[in-house]
Amino acid sequence: MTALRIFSYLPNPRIMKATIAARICGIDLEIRGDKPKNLVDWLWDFEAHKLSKNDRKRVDVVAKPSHTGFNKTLHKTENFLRAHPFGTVPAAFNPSGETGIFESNSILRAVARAGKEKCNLYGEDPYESSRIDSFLDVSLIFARQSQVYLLALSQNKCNEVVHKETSDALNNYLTGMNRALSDSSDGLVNNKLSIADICFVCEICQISRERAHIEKLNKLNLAFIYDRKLLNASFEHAMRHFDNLCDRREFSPDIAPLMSKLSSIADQAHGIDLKD
Ligand SMILES: N[C@@H](CCC(=O)N[C@@H](CS)C(=O)NCC(=O)O)C(=O)O
Repeated sequence: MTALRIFSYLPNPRIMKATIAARICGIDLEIRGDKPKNLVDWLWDFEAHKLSKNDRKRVDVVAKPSHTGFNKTLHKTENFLRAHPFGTVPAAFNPSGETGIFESNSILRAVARAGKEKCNLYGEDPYESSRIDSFLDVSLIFARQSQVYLLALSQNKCNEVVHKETSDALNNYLTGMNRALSDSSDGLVNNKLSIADICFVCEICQISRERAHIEKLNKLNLAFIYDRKLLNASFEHAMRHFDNLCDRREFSPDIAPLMSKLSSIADQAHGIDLKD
């Protein structure tokens, strides 16, 4: 049986947290969604689907401008807003659709809890689980800043201040992660894989999405924040851990297509022939 249904724009590194954990724990997820620009034509609901003419007339459908990320009117059912009071995606639901789980880190926790029998990714005791939570919390603090930066880029509002704040946030995040991994190379918590590592990998993929905006960055004379040469030199343990996990078979089906698409956009903009 499907353990969770998730509605989101796709691909989305926030959802990858859940799909990677589900692959490791052997549980089934149902994913519904579409390209980011197409979600304005969807009904946001447990039974999410493309909007029909009738849906637009339904009295239980709330049509309001997006507050984060979509720049257009979104159509959400009252039931969706009861389950998801902040009205955001990714939006997960329990199998009956009554319980909404929001925030990608909480959706990740839900997958780990549902799949605990096959593989425990969420700590052996309250202390280990809480240390995993600590890494998830610092990841969310960083994620908030990277969201501000990526939205500013996509809305042509990026400037030196946002760029510098995001660069500082990444440096701070990676300083801690690198220190934690310096004597624990197989996992952030007690040297074994947990949802803290899955979240970390997906947040690095997320910030690397700045590469889709290379031309805007060039025009603003701003450098990539996700500059692998610089990051490798300063945060050796963290970046090695990132690469090792990206190569694992449970991670690569989600990560490899996104990362190779982003590299090819950046390479093309630099005039590099990808076949070389
Ligand atoms: N921290 C949240 C971020 C979720 C979020 O902000 N989603 C935005 C899209 S990037 C959204 O759903 N916006 C809906 C709206 O603007 O009404 C997570 O990790 O799930």
